[in-house]
Amino acid sequence: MAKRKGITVSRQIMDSQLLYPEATGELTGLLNELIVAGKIISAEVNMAGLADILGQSGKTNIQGEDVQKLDVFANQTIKRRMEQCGYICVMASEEEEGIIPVLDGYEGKYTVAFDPLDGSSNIDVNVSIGTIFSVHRRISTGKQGTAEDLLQKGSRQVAAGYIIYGSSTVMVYTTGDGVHGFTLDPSVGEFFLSHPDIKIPEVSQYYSVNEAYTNYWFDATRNYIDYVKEIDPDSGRPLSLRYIGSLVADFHRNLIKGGIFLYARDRKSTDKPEGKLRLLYEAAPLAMVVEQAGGRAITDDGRRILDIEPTSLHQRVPLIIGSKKDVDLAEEFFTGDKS
Ligand code: P6P
Repeated sequence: MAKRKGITVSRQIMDSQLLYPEATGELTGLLNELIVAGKIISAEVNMAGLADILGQSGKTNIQGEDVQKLDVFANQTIKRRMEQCGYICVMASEEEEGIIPVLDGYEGKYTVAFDPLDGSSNIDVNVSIGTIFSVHRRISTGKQGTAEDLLQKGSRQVAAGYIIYGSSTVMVYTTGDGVHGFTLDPSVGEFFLSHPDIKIPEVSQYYSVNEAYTNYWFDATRNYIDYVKEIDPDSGRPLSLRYIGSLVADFHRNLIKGGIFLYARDRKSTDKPEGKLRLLYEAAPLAMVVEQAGGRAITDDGRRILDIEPTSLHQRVPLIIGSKKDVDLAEEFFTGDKS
């Protein structure tokens, strides 16, 4: 069959839907609403840079409108589209404490948990940031959705992905049939297939960890990081350190080029005993993407991220995620088989 060119993300999603005769098109509709939100946020993220350059007060833009903080803007943008799309019954956002209802009469059969703008502390230095999303099928039977619909383990996700706002805007998602990446052509406002059927390299050249915390690491983390830094050309060591401080950017680089990202528990975060990253809208969606791309995602005590039963919307979880062979090796250090 001839290789098609210029496949848009909406066409790819529709083609995936056609694989399921029983599909109603609601998931397709939901993903398309998230795509529209991503386009709007992408435009604003770029304008934000412009506002800074023009020395705007940061309070009003050139149209005299209130300039919201970008993460607030991203949150509002996604909420507004989701609450009236008719495809979801409830949502959760990194920006809001409780569950977020949809408009009365617009309840659908899915749920969305999202980090509207992960890494937003980096936006004013033009470092890549991103939106992360996780979709589940509702399990409650009432009108409005409940927390129960959101607190499902990651292996039950029906879709997951992210939109990274960087040198270009790229959307990466999976619905369980592999991982596909699309690049936004802002001149036409379309995402075009740029990374078909992404597979994360089995062995990596990069490790991503915040070495500022070295003095607070437990032995397993220290032993593993010391190991990957030892010189051993036969095993491709030392790995190179790449740490952007923006999870979506570090994850995306590792997904494309191979790599392992670690944010394990440490002695520093007494207020965050489970580490810093969130399960529902950071670790679980990225874990679905990485497993669909042939990689792994575990905690620092060897649990599979996708098997964890969430107990609260914003619960944190230690995260070790990336190339399979690297996570396999890290697992040996973290579960005591190797030191
Ligand atoms: P640290 C950004 O604030 C974030 O939530 C993730 O995007 C990123 O991976 C992590 O925190 C960085 O945390 O402690 O290394 O600054």
